[in-house]
Amino acid sequence: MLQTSMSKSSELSALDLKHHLHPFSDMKVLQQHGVRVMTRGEGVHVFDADGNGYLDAFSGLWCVNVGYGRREIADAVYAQMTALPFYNSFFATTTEPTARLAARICSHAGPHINHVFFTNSGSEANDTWLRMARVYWATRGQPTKKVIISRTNAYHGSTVAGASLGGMVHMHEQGDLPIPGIVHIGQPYWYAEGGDLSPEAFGLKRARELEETIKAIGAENVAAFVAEPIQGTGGVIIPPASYWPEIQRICRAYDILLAVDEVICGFGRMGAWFGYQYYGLAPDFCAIAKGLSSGYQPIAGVMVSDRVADVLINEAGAFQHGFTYSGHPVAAAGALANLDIIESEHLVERVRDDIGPYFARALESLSDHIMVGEAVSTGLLGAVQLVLEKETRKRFSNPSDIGMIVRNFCFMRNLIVRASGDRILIAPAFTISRDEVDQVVSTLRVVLDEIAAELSSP
Ligand code: PXG
Repeated sequence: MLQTSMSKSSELSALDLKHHLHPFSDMKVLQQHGVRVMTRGEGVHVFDADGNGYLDAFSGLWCVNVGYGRREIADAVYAQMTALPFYNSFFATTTEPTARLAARICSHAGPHINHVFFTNSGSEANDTWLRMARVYWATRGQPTKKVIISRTNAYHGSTVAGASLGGMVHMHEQGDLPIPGIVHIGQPYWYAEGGDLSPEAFGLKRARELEETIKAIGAENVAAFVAEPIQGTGGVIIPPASYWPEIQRICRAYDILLAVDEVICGFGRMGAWFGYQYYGLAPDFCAIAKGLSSGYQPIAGVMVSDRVADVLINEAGAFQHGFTYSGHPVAAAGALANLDIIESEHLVERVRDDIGPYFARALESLSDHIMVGEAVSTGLLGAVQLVLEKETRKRFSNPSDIGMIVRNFCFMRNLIVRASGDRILIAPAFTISRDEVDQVVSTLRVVLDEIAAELSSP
């Protein structure tokens, strides 16, 4: 029989390619190269069906923050599934894990945030606050305040609203995006766009684009500004220190709601529970996903400030929005068990005080490399900027190619990182050991040496 003569991995790969359309993938290219079948994970390592092991320095997809193989989460999910696999939150009902999870999230949010709306994905979280923001202003008698200001090279998901809020050109090119009512300003990416300005001056300049845009549109027409505290998919763009305080000032001055998208930054990745706490901001909405369950269950949501929640609860009537699985009890049970681990193992503090600073020093050591323009991080969110000419910050003519080459070389050495253009992104689990950090950095150095040697050979 054909199947017995094939290995399990090639059987699964063939089956997959025959029937599975992959997200963000050129299926024609996948048909040529095949897919790798992942089967198992333990700590920061994943293993494929052929028995190869990889150090996953990207936490699955920026999400497996407590590491793979956490039996406590599996047990909590199993227990909830056997007790009550599903019940809805629509018709004056809730479930124990859903109620407890909402309260637990708020216990870490700070005094001005006391409510959570649950969704299944980060994209849905962004759709949700967009509607809430417009309902808020309409209820307050300012129905023209509808426009959302976002940024180029931002990532806010893949739904029609999420992709429109995002600033990814290749996403906008498909399907007539962005939808009307969404406007993009420049990003605070000093290395690529700062020119001769100092990082601080550039940070202020980019923040003031928000003010100029609000003035041009009219504050009476602007509902909210949205941004990731640190852009993730766009390249782990760490804004200059001048940026966020100025953004907060402008939002207050013009009475614009501030939405932070913490899908990657939230739940400890920056060494604070939330990125807005790291930067000292008081957002009105905070989109959460990935780290909420460390990816063990699909669950996400929007944290809502008291200012907005009071209007939604007391004046707006029913919010005509929700998903079958909003606050799914099994997913909520998984998220609670994940938060138990983060709290009991003091993982946020570990990222802030111990492994984060260690990672920063290790990564920064790469900055002497001829191909490295900067190697920067906050907490366990890091990026290595590849560069053609260090002194002038001159970049490779086709940034995505060089990024992909580095990524693929790392993969061949059993290290998983992500490339975004010419930036190599690293976001390991909070449990990564110092030895494993050293391994990530030394593998990267070997790979960069290899590529540099090839590039300089005639
Ligand atoms: N906001 C941010 C900041 C994200 O990073 C989303 C929203 C959307 O979440 P969902 O759960 O709808 O995917 C994300 C997701 C990548 C990559 O390759 C990143 C994400 C998703 C897919 C791929 O970097 N981030």
